[in-house]
Amino acid sequence: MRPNGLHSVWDADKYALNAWLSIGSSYSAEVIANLPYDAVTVDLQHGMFDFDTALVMLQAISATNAVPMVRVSHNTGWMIQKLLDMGAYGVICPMIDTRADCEAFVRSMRYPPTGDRSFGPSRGLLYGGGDYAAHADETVLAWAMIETEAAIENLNDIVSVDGLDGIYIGPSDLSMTLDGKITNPLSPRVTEVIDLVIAAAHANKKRVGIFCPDAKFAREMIEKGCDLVTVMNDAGLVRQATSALIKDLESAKRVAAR
Ligand code: 3PY
Ligand code: MG
Repeated sequence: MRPNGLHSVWDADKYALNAWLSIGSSYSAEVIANLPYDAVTVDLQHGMFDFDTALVMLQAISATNAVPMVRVSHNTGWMIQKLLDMGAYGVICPMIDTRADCEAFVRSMRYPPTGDRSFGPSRGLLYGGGDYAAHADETVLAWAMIETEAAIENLNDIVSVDGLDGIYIGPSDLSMTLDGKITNPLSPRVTEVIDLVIAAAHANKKRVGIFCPDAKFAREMIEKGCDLVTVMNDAGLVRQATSALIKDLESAKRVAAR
């Protein structure tokens, strides 16, 4: 089976840089995945598209070296399994609040006897190779999102679930549930909780990924030992670059035509 490139990044003691796609377009996905990202995540929770578009975006990503990942909209078995069958090499599952949530998520990700994933890997076979079914369980990454107060209360129960590969931290929802608002920089309470999550995950040999609003925060998270960082999404990057361009031209003065 085609190896998961994120394992090689971590084996070399590096952090992985992940892109986050909210724009439903195979071309936009292709443009981003051709940049030197280690992974590219198709976001079905807050992205502006559905399964048919996710499929062509995954096809575009898998023509590059970036590892194709998805964020599902909910911890629902059929949805997770459909995206795995589409060839996702990593699934990020939002709003994991309890050990039971996390165990159900991991079961959906794995074939029997470990889990209850149904057989029918479709594109998984094309992208992964003919021996996909024999190696999918140890190749495809299961990431549980920690982003609620409930998850923090159950942190040790969640991070110790067998078969889970990583914790992905959602600072926006964490801020919403802990502080009732999102601030930049994050509040000291949220920052403290992020430190707790990183320590608990690493103590349980789980990778840690995190969504970052900017490069400064990403650098801090890398220095704290995060294994994967996402810096903004595609729409945010387009908006930022376009705003900077417009601002740059604001002071330009046209010489009146004669
Ligand atoms: C969050 O910060 O809550 C996220 O879900 C990041 O995508
Ligand atoms: Mg969130």
